[in-house]
Amino acid sequence: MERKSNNVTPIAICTWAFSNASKQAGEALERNAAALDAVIIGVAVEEANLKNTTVGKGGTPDREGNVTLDACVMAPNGDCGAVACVENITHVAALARKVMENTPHFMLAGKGAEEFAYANGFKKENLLTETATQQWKEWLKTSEYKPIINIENHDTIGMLAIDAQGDIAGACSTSGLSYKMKGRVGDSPIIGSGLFLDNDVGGAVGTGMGEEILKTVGSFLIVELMRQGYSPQKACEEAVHRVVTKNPDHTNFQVAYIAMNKAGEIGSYCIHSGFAMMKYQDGKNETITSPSFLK
Ligand code: SD4
Repeated sequence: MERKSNNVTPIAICTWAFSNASKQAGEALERNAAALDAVIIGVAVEEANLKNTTVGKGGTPDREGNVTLDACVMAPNGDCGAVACVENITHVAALARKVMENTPHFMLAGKGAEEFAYANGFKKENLLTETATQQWKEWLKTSEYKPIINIENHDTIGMLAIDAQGDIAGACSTSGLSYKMKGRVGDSPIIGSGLFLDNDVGGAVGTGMGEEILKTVGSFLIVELMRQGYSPQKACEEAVHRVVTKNPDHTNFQVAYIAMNKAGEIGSYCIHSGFAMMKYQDGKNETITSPSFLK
């Protein structure tokens, strides 16, 4: 499929080996979907995946047993929307898009976001599965709070797409850190941290310890570095180095980024090995292992 503005065919990339997500988004792009539609389609795959304990329905709850979700989206024209700490709604990236399109605001949180969802036709669902309940009850026995690096080899889904028109959009969706404090919100719904893009330059998404991504405004940093001429790979490396040099405790948490520029070049980097990304282009869906700061 030819891309109109230059010679890059449509691409969908996402965090972790969420192969079905990248495939669904990539195939949508091949059917000429707009980049924003494609990333919502891709992210929705993991939001509905009960086996994924870090995104959407089936996500791990906070320490009081509530599953609370965070998400944001960003459109090629720079518009963005977000929801934070939302309960009972599975497809929070689509909800973030509704906030962007149907309200004068950027973000809705908690009950307000949930009520807005029902008003816009989203259905109420119990997000806490039996498996997640059992695991939470197990956790309660010690209540030891220690975020797990590369939790079960998946985490937040962050996705970027370039469509046939050459436009870039992105989405990010998560249940956040397992057994977080009630009300805790991470980087994933924050534009500039969990996700940022500039349609003239490229985009980036982050996953891992949200507090560290927020402190260094990681996705914005990567896009600005690409604007200055860094490759997506070098920009991701610089953003991880920024975290590592600011925090000597980095051996105890993961931060990972993926990025894509306007020319369709991609990159990824993380603190701890074990992170991977997906790339779908020209009918090929591949898992790419990310280089890491710690070997
Ligand atoms: C967060 N970066 O909420 C996200 C996702 C995450 O385990 O860490 N999930 O901090």
